[in-house]
Amino acid sequence: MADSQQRCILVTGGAGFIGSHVVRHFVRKYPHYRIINVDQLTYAGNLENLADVQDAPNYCFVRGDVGDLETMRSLLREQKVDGIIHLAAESHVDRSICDPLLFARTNVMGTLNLLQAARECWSGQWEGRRFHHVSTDEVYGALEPGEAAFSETTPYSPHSPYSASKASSDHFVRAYHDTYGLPVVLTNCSNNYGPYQFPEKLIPLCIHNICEEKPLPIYGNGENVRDWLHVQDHAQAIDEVFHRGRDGESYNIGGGNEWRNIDIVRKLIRLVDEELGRPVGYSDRLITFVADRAGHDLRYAINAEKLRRELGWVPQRSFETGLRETVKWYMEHADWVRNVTSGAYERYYAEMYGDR
Ligand code: NAD
Ligand code: TDX
Repeated sequence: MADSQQRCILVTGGAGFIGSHVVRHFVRKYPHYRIINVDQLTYAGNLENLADVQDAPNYCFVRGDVGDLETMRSLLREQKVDGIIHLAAESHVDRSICDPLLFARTNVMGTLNLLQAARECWSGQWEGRRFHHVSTDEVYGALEPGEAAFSETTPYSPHSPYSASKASSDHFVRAYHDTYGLPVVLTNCSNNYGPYQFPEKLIPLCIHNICEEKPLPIYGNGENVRDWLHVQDHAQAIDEVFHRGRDGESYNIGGGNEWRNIDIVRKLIRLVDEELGRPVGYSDRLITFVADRAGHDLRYAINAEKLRRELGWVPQRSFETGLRETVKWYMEHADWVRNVTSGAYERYYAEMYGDR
């Protein structure tokens, strides 16, 4: 799919963590595209994340709910959308354990609404159209230590309401391709880190708490393993797959960068203490082992060989540099953290960690 022609791309969830990097990447790199960001602005969506592109002539924001089929239909029709990059979702596993129905509504029904709107609006005229569904490695379930990393043919085996909702949405995307011929691509990515991640997720939560000298809640024994990728490497991979991925295919995206949670937290302590000129090991005392997450997946690891082989994508940022830059970013953006963690988030935090 040529990237030189004019296009109108609808990015859903563009005010969230990964979505804001995707929007910025496309707005800047493709000035001849119109980029429409549709986002409901839940607790996780924040227009401050896009302050640097909000006035760009090829960008516009629409507040809307992917759960509302009529709104999605009219957006696609009125704006003559020819590409969709679908990121809008409830994304936090712990929240999914508290409110699984919300995850089914947004992640399953929201995706289905968009698929249906695209099917109706494009009505068989598939040429030059594409629906890119952004999914997660969590759909594959959990690995034992030493087991081969997830590939695109690993059977789905989700454990949390979050991963079950994402798996279900992936199945609907494939069903629309196989049944109606809708031109789709899917990407399943590992854990992202970087600027603008909501501080309920492990890395920003720990950076914030180390700065504030608050306890660092580590679920279980801290031996769970995640495969970390810088969010801008993810945005670049989405660009490659959106433009050049094969129709109907899935591509795994990952950093080949596995870390135990406890080791990540120790790394963050070292980086933050260093930045603040504290003595070595000053914040070690903040490490606090708390009750494990229910159904906590032991290990995720991604085999991204298909993406490398077919599209030449490899991550550009080393973890050492990426994590150091991320720590600095959070420390220099204390206002952003304060703004997004006020009000509703504070209540959530008290509920989640109050008696843990
Ligand atoms: P996020 O929670 O930071 O952002 C989600 C965005 O979706 C927010 O802006 C929110 O306002 C919006 N949203 C939620 N419900 C909506 C609705 N009903 N209608 C419209 N907008 C709505 O999430 P994220 O971490 O940026 O993840 C984005 C996508 O990438 C998700 O689909 C997630 O499953 C997937 N993903 C995330 C990771 C990760 O490590 N964060 C890894 C792999 C895949
Ligand atoms: O306080 C915490 N303590 C802790 O030990 C938190 C918030 C997390 N953890 C653990 C749980 C996980 O093993 O750290 C690991 C990472 O947790 P999260 O940051 O919540 O991410 P995870 O559950 O792995 O899911 C993330 O990656 C895949 C994203 O939130 C998903 O949206 C994405 O699909």
